[in-house]
Amino acid sequence: MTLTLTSGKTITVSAKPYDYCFVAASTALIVIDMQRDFIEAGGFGEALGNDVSQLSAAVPVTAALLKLARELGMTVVHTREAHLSDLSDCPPSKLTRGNPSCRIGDPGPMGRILIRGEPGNDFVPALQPLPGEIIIDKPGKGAFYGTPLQERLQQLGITHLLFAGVTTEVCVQTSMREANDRGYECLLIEDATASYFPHFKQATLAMMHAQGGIVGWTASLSALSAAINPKKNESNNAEEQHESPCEEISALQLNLPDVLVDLNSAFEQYEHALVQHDVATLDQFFWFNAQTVRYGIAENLYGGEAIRTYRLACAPVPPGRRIVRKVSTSFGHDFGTVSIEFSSSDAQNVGRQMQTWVRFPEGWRIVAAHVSLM
Ligand code: C5J
Repeated sequence: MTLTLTSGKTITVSAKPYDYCFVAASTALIVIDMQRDFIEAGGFGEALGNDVSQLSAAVPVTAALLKLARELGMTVVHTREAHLSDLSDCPPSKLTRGNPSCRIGDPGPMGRILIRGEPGNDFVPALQPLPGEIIIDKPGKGAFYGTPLQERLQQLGITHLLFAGVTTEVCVQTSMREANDRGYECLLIEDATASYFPHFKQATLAMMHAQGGIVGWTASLSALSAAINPKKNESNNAEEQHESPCEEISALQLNLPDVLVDLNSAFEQYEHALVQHDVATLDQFFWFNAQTVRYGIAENLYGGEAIRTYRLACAPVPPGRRIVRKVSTSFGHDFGTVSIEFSSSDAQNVGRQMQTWVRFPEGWRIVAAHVSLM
């Protein structure tokens, strides 16, 4: 059963260091490396001398977490630490580190160690992905390094991530830190993650939520479950039924997935036209109205007419324009902002651009924009 009705409602989880709020529609569950290579005997984990039985308790908890996420209709991502069979994506440092009994790429009881497509590289049977769920093969410890994960999450308008998987202090911690630096709000489910070294797991949980949640939040699966299916409050005392501050955010209809897809598509068409110096398309995307404002690098333009006149005379953007970072945010069905950092091939033009978009009957239009160089 998919609880689609709850996918736009804010869920408030009792977490460390304080309550964690998320909306299922803009949240993904990231299950890190629940692979036979780490969890079962004969894989990479054991080749490094570890006691793989330490990880087994996290498997049923992660299965329960997956079930909850699927019922909520959340995006689900499964990562695998996996290398190409020719090892061209495996740096020599990783290959030789630790002087293991069996190296990455060597034959083992479950096929070649940590190699894509080998039986040992697969997910454990209890945590197999369902059709439509995202699978990310990653060459490193972090889920973002050398993978399309960031693009996939951005396309889906994901802002919040729930983490599970192994091992807590290696791939889970690295991935959550990578996500935190990219602006995601991250919650690690404490009993859905495990380490070969229990004290490393505890230390990792503590350092994640220390300093006001410097990397993110942690909570147990039961806390998450209670937040999703809250028991009816026995008291009917209205004074006790105060709203969570997060309820106000859900009322804004933040980042509805369909809206974000449309907004990003309009932005991409505009960006394509900018690189092609397609002036007619650029003009079309600016709201032709006296209220429209565009602050350029060296000019302040008020009104559609001024923007159009400027555009006719302006030079194309420098070659090699590349978007380094992008944040799209929508509110409701017809309003959004897209902010980017960009660079060019000569590295002279590193800058930022913010656009405010409104959906009119004729389509998405920019009603205010600001560009500046660093
Ligand atoms: C390790 C991982 N520990 N998935 N990988 O090498 O944590």
